[in-house]
Amino acid sequence: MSLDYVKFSNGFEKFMPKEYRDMVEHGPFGKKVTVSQMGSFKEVLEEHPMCAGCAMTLFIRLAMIAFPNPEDTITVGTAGCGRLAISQAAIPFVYGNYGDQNGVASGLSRGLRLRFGDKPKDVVVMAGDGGTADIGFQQVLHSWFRKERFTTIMLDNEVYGNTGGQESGMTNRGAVLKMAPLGKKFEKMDMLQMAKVAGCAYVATVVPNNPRRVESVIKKAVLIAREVGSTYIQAYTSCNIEYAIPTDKVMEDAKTVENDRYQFTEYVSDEAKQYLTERYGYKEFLPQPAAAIPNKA
Ligand SMILES: Cc1ncc(C[n+]2csc(CCOP(=O)(O)OP(=O)(O)O)c2C)c(N)n1
Ligand code: SF4
Repeated sequence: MSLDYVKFSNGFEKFMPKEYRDMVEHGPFGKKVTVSQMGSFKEVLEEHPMCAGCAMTLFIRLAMIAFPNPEDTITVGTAGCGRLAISQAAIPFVYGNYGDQNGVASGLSRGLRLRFGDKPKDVVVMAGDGGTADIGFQQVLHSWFRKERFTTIMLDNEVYGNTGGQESGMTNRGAVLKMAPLGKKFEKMDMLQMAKVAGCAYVATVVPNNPRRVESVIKKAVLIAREVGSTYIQAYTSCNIEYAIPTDKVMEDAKTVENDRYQFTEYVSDEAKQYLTERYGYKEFLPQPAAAIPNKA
């Protein structure tokens, strides 16, 4: 996709549905929009069939606002709740078999580079914790070892939400779920460490109740994946149905979980730091001036 496609063909404007006209006129394509401006532009994702109050949907909306070039982005997903929303967005979406997403994204990202050369086409995988850490685990890990240049986002609700509450590798030890009534017997998988060992250039954790942080993390991950290598974001996106979180307490839960066991962490490789600084003007990785030593006279 490019901006050439996000406009009306001559003479067709009046025949296009209002939704499409609104997207061309008030959407984010070709503009720089931020999460602070939510409500003042048309988002690429507005309607979805997910449960009321689902934190995953808020996270997906924020992530899509943060894409540096939504008009040149393709999302890849798989079975699970998230694809119900991702597939409704005005961004092309590729749906693979359950767990295939990082294999599909590898081929897609390589194909796009051959076809479009230097013009960036960003590939972003968004899949559940089951799709990423269980069924798709082998493909995820190998895409990282191969340093495939796309972003993998785990929508970590710590359960198989879409199929009614089985435990996943990312469920916490001891958690009792509808279809894990005796409680999970093993620890939550440390996918962050695995991502680092496998050579990801950027690894971060986020929760959706801090929109600016979500925005910053997604932007960095997508930009780094353009040229440096694989990037991984693990987002806590609670399942209010399977964990019985009242709808009006979803953000409170996110805050508690963030403080308790999902603190913000960010790893940026030296190569990625240099790239973000030189190519995109990031200042946060520049050497900080030494703090002045207090005069003891
Ligand atoms: C090959 C295959 N096996 C099983 C399923 C059934 N299935 C659909 S979604 C899902 C679980 C999804 O859990 P997760 O990936 O954690 O995403 P969530 O729904 O929690 O967002 C399963 C087992 C399937 N669609 N395809
Ligand atoms: S089942 Fe859970 S993760 Fe799935 S849409 Fe509902 S609240 Fe969200």
